[in-house]
Amino acid sequence: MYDQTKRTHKFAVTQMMQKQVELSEMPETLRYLSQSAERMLRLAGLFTAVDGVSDFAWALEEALARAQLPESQRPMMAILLGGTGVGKSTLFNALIQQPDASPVSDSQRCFTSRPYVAVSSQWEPLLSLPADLGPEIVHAELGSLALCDTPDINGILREHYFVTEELVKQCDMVILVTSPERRADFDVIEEVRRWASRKRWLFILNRIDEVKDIEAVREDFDRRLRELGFQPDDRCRFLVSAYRPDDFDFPALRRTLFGFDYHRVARAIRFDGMLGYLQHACELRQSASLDTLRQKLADLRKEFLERIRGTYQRALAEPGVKKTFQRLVLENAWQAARERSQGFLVIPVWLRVRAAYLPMAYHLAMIGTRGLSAIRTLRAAFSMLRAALTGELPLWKIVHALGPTFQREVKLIENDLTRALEDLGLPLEDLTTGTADTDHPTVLPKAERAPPWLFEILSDEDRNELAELLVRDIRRLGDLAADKSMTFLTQWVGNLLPLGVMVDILLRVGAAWVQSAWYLSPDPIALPAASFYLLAGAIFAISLIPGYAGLSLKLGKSVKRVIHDFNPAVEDSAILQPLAQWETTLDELVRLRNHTARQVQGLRRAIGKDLPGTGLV
Ligand SMILES: Nc1nc2c(ncn2[C@@H]2O[C@H](COP(=O)(O)OP(=O)(O)OP(=O)(O)O)[C@@H](O)[C@H]2O)c(=O)[nH]1
Ligand SMILES: [Mg+2]
Repeated sequence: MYDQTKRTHKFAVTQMMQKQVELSEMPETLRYLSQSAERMLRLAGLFTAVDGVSDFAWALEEALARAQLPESQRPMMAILLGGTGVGKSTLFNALIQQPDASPVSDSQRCFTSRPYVAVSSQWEPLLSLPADLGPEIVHAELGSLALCDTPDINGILREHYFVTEELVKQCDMVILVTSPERRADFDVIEEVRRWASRKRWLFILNRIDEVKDIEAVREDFDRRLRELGFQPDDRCRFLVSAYRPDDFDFPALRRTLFGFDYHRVARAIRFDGMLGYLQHACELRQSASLDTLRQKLADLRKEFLERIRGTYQRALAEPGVKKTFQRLVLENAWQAARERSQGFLVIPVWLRVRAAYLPMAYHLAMIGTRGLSAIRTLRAAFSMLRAALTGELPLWKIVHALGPTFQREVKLIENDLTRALEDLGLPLEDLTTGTADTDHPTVLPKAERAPPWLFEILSDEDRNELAELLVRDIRRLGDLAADKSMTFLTQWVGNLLPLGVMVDILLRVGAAWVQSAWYLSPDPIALPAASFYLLAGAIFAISLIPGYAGLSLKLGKSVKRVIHDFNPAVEDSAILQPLAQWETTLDELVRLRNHTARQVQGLRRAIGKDLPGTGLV
């Protein structure tokens, strides 16, 4: 159900990204994106103990809250944002053509201390600004746009900053106002950076009448905006003088700001605003902690892989173990060679494989047992019988051979990993409760047919993850060795001689048959005696030996070589399971974040074409 709705919503998103934005598709798209955000929030919830992730979660919550806000009729609000003394109030008055609407001072700075909102009397009742901001209403015919002059954000009066911050939260579009002298103000730039992805923007460089080289200033201003991630052009960046409303870019600014039918695009602007909050949450800067954590987990994986690998290699280097391991690999190489051999070569190889199983199975069965006992011997015999009949060696027994030191070290590694994860803020319990979809099959049913008690006594099975790992390695190495040995040449040597002998025997037998026919010759010869067949069989058997011997030599060499280069395949070791699970969860979160970020960016680009101002690229 979730999947299906998800698919239709997803369809709406791509549709919107590709063609003109259809207002009717917005709710659907929004639902889809909200679901993504909710899923991210749930996943992020597992990582809240990790430094910085709560910022990400908080930003997501903010975006979700925006998306869930009921749609209401209210005027579009644009605010003038900037440092003190850049001429916001003068510009505000000039824009609405009411010289005294917002008081201006030549000498006193941080002069404006409350919002001045220019709005038409028709839209004023729908303006929903918090009363504690003490907004001063100025009537002006701006259609469904409300323009707001704000207190400065970089003066000594902190309360000015908080009032303006609240206004930024409330508004749909921010008009950054700065002046040639103040255009590099660090705190203002930082504030813009903070809100960049969440809002739509216009950029104004006021007091341009004081500048001689306008082009140089424009270039420098553009460069700064580009550094912030915008793409400034004549549609969003204006060089003006509040004193000269007919000069410079002032007329163009008026056209851009007031030439819009805000009522028509209101829904698109709000939609873009919500997307902006989601984009903000998904920004790399906002959720860098996730990427850092990912790197840390990757480092941890590398470190523990090394340790596990080292432990294995040490255990396998023990003389007894090493020999058993080698024998097992060789046995598997023969087995693999049998699958790969053709023609007459199959015969000796098959015989060799089955014959060798008996002592091998016995050897394995006796690993880890000291002294003789009736049950053990019975077990060993059973094990041999089974191996010979089924062609399956009890490879898992080799884990016993690795000895208690090995098992202790593995336990230690497991504990250390748990602690390392906890240090990163990733305790084991959270993961198991957090991801519901990990229902392991519990106990594998043991072999049926035989009565359970008999099986119990005889089988002595205690397969575990480590054994599985080793068995996989043994198989892999055997395959590798067989691949190296089973060349074209080996196949030919193994087949050519027996073929020759066989052809010779058949020809002789054929000729004898023909000559023994009474109707063909008046004097028929006798058929070969039994000793002839015996001899023929013996010669044929001998003719198989060179091929077999050659293969045997080659396999022996290859096995030594592959074991020498052996690197235990511990990548998917069960010991690393908790780490792997965290990695999977984190990967999903990061992937979802990147995917959502891409979608939102695409959507905003598509929507933004028809809206005033610009967004982050
Ligand atoms: N030369 C020149 N001076 C200007 C221009 N606009 C504003 N000013 C002057 O800049 C000073 C500050 O103007 P305000 O409009 O009060 O500046 P503000 O940004 O509102 O300042 P705060 O209210 O303190 O935040 C005043 O002396 C204005 O006369 C302009 O376009 N050119
Ligand atoms: Mg002012």
